[in-house]
Formats: sequence, structure tokens, C-alpha cells
Amino acid sequence: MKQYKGIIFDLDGVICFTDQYHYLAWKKLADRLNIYFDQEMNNRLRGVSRMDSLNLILQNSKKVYTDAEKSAFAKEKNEYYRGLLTRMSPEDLSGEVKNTMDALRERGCKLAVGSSSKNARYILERIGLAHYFDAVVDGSQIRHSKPNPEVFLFAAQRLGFLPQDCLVVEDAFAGIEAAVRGGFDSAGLGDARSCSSAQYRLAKFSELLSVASSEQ
Ligand code: B16
Ligand code: MG
Repeated sequence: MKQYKGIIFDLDGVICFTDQYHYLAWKKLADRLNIYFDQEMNNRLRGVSRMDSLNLILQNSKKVYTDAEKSAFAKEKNEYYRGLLTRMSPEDLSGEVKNTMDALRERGCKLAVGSSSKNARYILERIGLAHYFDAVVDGSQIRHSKPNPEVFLFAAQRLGFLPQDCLVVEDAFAGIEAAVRGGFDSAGLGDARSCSSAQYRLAKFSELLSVASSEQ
């Protein structure tokens, strides 16, 4: 088992499953604009910022939109999405995820969140983890979204560790790529389980317990 001083978790698709809410909100916008959008395309938006996601969706439109129209669309999607997030509660945090994180912490690992989402703090609040992590870095604190490593580098810095001492846990190809570029080891879950650049490919969140411990 490798020693990691810090573990940096992605949020959407790793700690909780807001990915379906992103899908429903983008789908509602795309339908209104008459743009084709499906689950497979939604997978490509994992870890990608709101505006970059919108630009990818608009590639399927024949129309060219102004920046003002685009920011109105992004706002509209976020309003749908925030409406869906109000349904979330601590019941949306699985026992497996919480118990695994508790056990990692007992082994001495420091835990952080590294999310592209500007809604990350709100989501953590909804699921009862507002004060749980040693550091939270979200989309409002970064200039470049994944696959740029900024979010993870900042999270490692906030924990006080070097990238080589931290493990990144991700569900997105863009997130694994960000980890690689930042010099982190990574564990791929869900969609990212098929990503060959991840050091570990996990079928279940609890498999982290056979991957990581800390020498502290
Ligand atoms: P927001 P993560 C990412 O979260 C989502 O995977 C991605 O689909 C979303 O577009 C992005 O956050 C921005 O989210 O619109 O809430 O700012 O996976 O990095 O935790
Ligand atoms: Mg994710």
C-alpha cells in the first residue's frame, strides 16, 4: 500500500452524484434551444467548467451566439441546476463514501476537495459535509478548469503537501489528465475507471482503503 499524506477528492461523480442533475439541467436548456444533447455528451462535460461545457454543447448548434447570450444561457442552466440541488440532503451521501473517508482520516491522511464547481460549497452543505474537509478548493477559486491542474495544485498547497505526496480521486478523464499534469498519482472511478493514465482503477469507492494510507 502506498503512503499518501493527502487525498484530494473530486466532488461531482465521486463524493456525490450531482452528475445526473447537471444532465437534466443542460438537457432542459438544450431542448429549449433545439440542440441535440444526450448522456454520452454529458459524460464529456465531467469536470469541465460551466462555460466550457456550454461551448461544447453549442458546437451542435448551427446558430452563433453572442457572449451576452451565452452568459444568459449559463445562468439559466445554473438556475435549473440549483433548483435540483435543493432536493439534496445528507441522505445523498452514501455510508460507503463517508465510512471510507473516516477510515482514511483515521489512518492519518488529510482530506481535501478539488472541484471545478462553483456550487461545491453549497453541495457540501446540503449533504452535511460543510465542515468535514481539511481544505476545499472549488470553481470560484481557480482560473483554469480541469484538465488544467490548478484546482489540485491549490488543494495540495492548502493541505501543505507536495503533489507527489497526494492522491487525486476522480471520475472524469479531464480530472485524471489534470492530476497527471500536476504530478499527482490518481485513482479513477466510474467513467474514469477506463482511463489508462490513472494509477489505480477502482470499481468501488471503498477500494481506496486498499490503495492509500499515511506514514504520519
Ligand atoms: P458548476 P467536479 C464539475 O464538478 C462537474 O463535473 C461539471 O459537470 C460542471 O460543469 C463543473 O463542475 C462546473 O460546475 O456549474 O456547478 O460551477 O466534477 O469538478 O466536482
Ligand atoms: Mg467529477
